[in-house]
Amino acid sequence: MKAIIDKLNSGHRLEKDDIVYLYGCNDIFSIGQLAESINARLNKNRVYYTVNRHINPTNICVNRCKFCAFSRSENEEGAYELSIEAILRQLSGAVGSDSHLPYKELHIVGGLHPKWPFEYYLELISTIKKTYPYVYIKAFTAVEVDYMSSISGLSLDDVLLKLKNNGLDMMPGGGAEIFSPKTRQRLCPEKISGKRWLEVHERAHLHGIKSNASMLYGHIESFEDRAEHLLMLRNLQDKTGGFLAFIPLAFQPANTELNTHTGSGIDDLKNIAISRLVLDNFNHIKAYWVMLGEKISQTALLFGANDIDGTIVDEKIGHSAGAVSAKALPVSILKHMIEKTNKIAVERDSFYKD
Ligand code: V47
Ligand code: SF4
Repeated sequence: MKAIIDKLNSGHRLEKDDIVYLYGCNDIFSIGQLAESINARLNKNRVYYTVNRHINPTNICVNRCKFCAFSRSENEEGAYELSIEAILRQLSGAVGSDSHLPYKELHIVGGLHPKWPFEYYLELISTIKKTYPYVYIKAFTAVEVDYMSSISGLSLDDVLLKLKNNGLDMMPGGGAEIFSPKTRQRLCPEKISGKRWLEVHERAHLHGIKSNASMLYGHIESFEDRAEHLLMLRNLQDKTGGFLAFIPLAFQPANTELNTHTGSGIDDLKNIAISRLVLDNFNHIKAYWVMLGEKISQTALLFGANDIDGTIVDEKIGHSAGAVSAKALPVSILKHMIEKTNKIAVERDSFYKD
């Protein structure tokens, strides 16, 4: 531990061996304190939250990843697809209980639908943008963007530019899972490779589309897999500077094909703290309350995280897999969670402007 503290204090970066060591070390207080001192340097005592809503246009997906309890095959019980009109009705509050408008951000992700054309996605975001011009649209994972390229026959660059011209403001961090080819093959054999995920984000950054990054942990991955994943993200960020936030995603095991669950509260806090230490070129580490649960997410704010995401309103992916957190949180609770850590709650937009 002392060697790692010295390394960081002398301005050196953590490398694979250091990261694997930290994941195996149970001195979470030292790791957390170190991460918190770096977070304080970057973000002082400010913690961000946002007023956002998740929209999942369909759960029909051709990939059927082993860890995903949200997806369905076409015609399977529970499969759904939403028309653009139905999504607009959700947003206007005509369906459901949207008491949170005006949103700062809409987070739109879904399954890889076998029949929808690329035009559906363009029309979806352009219609939302016309109806709510001041809301930022954070939409479509690298997996979906790659799929849009294959269904439309357009190049990755053309897809990204068309999305941008039709209202896409930034991309979320989903679909990264674990980059290591061997582990990825066991988790999600149909999904694009880690290399392709990174390529999609690199091209997006080059076109001025910022994005987030994530890592799914607590299943079959090794500490080496985690270390390599973080280092690949750090390398790309050195190159482009296009990532805004990193989100470690705690695996929720219910209703999935994986009968393993290696996560724990201690491991959750370690993932937050270690990512804060390794990703020295990311400004923001998000403690996503949906997957962590409200209490660990709040505690993570003392272990290097500076963002707890937002109101969400209708979370489906984690809850399909047994997440025990609320499906939505009001601003008053988000602020309470932050303020009880003696930090200042700051409402942000997608680009961390308050
Ligand atoms: O891509 C799927 C993951 C992701 C499970 O960018 C699961 O701001 C846990 O990426 N247990 C979607 N995770 C969520 C996501 C996200 C969430 C909040 C904010 C942002 C952001 C991004 O959820 C998927 C996949 O990696 N996932 N199944 C599961 N059983
Ligand atoms: Fe489809 Fe995404 Fe679920 Fe994989 S994680 S099955 S790509 S919806």
